[in-house]
Amino acid sequence: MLYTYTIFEEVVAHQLDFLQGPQRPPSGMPGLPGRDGLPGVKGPQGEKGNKGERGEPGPEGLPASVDPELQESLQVLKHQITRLEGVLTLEGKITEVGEKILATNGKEVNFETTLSACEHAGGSIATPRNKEENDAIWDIVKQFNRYAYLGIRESDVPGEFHYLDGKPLNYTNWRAREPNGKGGENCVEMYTDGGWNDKKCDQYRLTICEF
Ligand code: MAN
Ligand code: CA
Repeated sequence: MLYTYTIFEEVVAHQLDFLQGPQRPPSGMPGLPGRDGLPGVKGPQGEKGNKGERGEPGPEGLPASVDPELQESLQVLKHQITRLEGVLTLEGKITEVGEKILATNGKEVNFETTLSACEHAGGSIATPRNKEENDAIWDIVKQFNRYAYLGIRESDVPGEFHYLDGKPLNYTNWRAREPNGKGGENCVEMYTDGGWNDKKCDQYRLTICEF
């Protein structure tokens, strides 16, 4: 059986050696080999082991639609959101129209910058899809007395305009003799009369986003 010294025994042994002085074997014969030295420094950490096996599935939960605790949390959350929307509407920060919320930051920028500003805020550029939505955007345009770009662009066919996803328009409110750009005016702005004009995309227009 191999007996390994503990560090403590090792240190005591070395101290004894020191007190006893050099061990000289009698009759000039070579002595026995000395004890092992002190242990070396700790090595570097080993590599990460393999991933363990997947655990057992947890206990089965209720479907969300019949989970009373979840339904209660949903009600509370919806109520809180309604309250916040009320405050924001009262303060003129947002306009609710159908399922949409409209908002402006009051800034005037070109079309591309409008797109990124709205996207950055988690929304998209205001896109009127019916008269009610057009009127709600128009209200903001009138309040700020500034034209605004809409989420509508000219397609590859000059004079044909689409939503930004490429789908054809199902509501329009062109002003008289618009669109007239014939491929040279690829964006659409809303005038302060609520009517639309095709316009170059590099103008500074009021940012209005929908959420
Ligand atoms: C300018 C531009 C056009 C617009 C006409 C209307 O030329 O804004 O886009 O159609 O005015 O007179
Ligand atoms: Ca035009």
